[in-house]
Amino acid sequence: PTAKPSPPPAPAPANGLVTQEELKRVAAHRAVEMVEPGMTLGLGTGSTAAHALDRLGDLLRSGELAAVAGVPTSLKTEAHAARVGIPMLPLGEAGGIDLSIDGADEVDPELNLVKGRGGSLLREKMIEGSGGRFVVIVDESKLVPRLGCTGAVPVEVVPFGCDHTLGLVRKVFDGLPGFSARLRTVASKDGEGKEEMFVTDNGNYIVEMFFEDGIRGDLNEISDRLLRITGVVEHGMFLGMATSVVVAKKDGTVALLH
Ligand code: ABF
Repeated sequence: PTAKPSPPPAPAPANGLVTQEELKRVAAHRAVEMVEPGMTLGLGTGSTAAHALDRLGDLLRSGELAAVAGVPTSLKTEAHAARVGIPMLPLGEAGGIDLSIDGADEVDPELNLVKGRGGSLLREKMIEGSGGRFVVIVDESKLVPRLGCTGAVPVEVVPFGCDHTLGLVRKVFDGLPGFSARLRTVASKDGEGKEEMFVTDNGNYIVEMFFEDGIRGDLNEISDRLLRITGVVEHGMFLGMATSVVVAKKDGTVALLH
């Protein structure tokens, strides 16, 4: 097959503003340019990473890319990778991961991340922390001055004693003004308006922590205190893990932050 030219930039909409979805696509395609034949990839979760999966599928189908395999960070990503034809491997096979590509909910100036509002933080952190480069793909709306500025910081907890664990998480931030935490629930499927616990791919629950104007303090110390709580599995602060961050900006430029 002839090499497929890289996709033309999407035409700017009538109002001249590039949509957030288009920015996500631009960031994702820029990261996929870093993929080399034969790589084992960490395949991220979320709408930005979905564009990377689609691009990888296109390149594999056109013959421009060969012999890559992916380790999916969620059941959703596993289904998407299968749909677009990306061969997959279980974590721990084939000599480890060369490059992970994933989105994020927030990126602070030190490239610390909040991830996991999609519920996949544990597998993401296992895969993206397993070695190899970790390239984060975001549109500029994800850039924050401090973590916790735009929404929940998730913590995966075991279902047993989850209210007790919630109490211990709250204790870490005892009395911090503007702090709150709750167990994540979703509308129950029976459509009767009832709520039920959100359950992760690993059968665990999620505690959502909220900070009025972001987390102030030593993130590593806070991380250690959270991880010392028996019942906490992992949290969604990815500290010092990103190798680089691809930021697609509304002005059409793409920044590569290291
Ligand atoms: C995954 O995708 C998660 O860690 C994060 O919650 C989410 C970001 O999704 P999107 O790219 O759709 O904003 O990376």
